[in-house]
Amino acid sequence: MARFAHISDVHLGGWKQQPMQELNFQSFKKAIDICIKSKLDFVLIAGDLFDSAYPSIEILKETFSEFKRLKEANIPCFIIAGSHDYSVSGKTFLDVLEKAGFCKNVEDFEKRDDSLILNPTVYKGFAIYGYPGRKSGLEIEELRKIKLNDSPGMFKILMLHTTIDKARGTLPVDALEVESLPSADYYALGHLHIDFQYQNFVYPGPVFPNNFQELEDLKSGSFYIVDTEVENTLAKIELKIKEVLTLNIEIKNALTATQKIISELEKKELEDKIILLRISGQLEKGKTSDIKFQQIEEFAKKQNAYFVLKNTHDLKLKESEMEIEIGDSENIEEETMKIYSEQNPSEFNKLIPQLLNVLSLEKQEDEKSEVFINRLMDGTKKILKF
Ligand SMILES: [Mn+2]
Repeated sequence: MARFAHISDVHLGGWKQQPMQELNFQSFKKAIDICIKSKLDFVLIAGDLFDSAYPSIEILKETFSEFKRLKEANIPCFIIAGSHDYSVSGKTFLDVLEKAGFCKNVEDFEKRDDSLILNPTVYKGFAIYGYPGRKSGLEIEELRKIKLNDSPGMFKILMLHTTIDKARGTLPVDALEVESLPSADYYALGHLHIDFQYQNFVYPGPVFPNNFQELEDLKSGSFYIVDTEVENTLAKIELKIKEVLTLNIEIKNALTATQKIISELEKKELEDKIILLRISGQLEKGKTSDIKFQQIEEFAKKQNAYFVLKNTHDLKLKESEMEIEIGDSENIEEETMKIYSEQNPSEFNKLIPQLLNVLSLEKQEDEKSEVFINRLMDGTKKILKF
């Protein structure tokens, strides 16, 4: 039959630190290189190609040139939108890529009674079905109703951007029961940034780790090459771009911590590595801001480290000096909404995450105010069902 790549969660434009964003892109480039060199028959991208529905012009330019390379190698690319590149208004830059002839969005369904019937995109002997991801796992309820419009004799691929129960682990989120899904020969999944396989359900992992924790856990990005000629042979392809060095350092005295961390760094070879500093401990003296991270970074740079990332999540302050430590801003939002919803129960609360998301749209450079307002209003109306 054929060999194809299963890529997911590329998150182009995802890191706010430029050198890390650069690595994310290099990793994607490397994946495309491998697809071309391996002369694959086609490529699947199971959602979150972009980190946002409105990527920057810089990111778009680079992305288009990679898709152009695929096209020139005659390798078609089939995609679905993920939770990140999904937009409530229904318009995304994936449409632009598609219109330019660089990929085919395989999302194609019709509502019939209480079911969602998916129509296949047929390519050679393959029938490719897809349903996009949504924000906050909202796709799960819909996925419980999907059926496939039959394609006899073909190799069926179902592309989904969601959480399946078998892969959920201890995550406190809704998950799709794999038994409820129609039968397919391969499930090309995306959304969870893990390298996971259960029967023919596969999460290939992100093309590049997306945050501190993922760098620690995964070290590098990955994707899969599936060979349907040899009994569905799966090969995991690791995208090694830079070495990751993790240092776990326990601190009690913040006043001497800077020196302590630097002396730990002195013992290691830092050249061209991503350095992950995980600082933990119960502070007895000083506070987090007494640790001079800038000085630490300068030291690492002199040793030619590629980039330093720090995490002080497990650094606890003395009770008497408790101050609000602003960690992950996303968690703070979630936490606030949870507490608010508990105190003010209402059906409306379910809409808050979606509204927050749509109202955080940014006006694009040169975008006319009226166009921007319409974009904002369209999204809001859809959520409020006006
Ligand atoms: Mn993702």
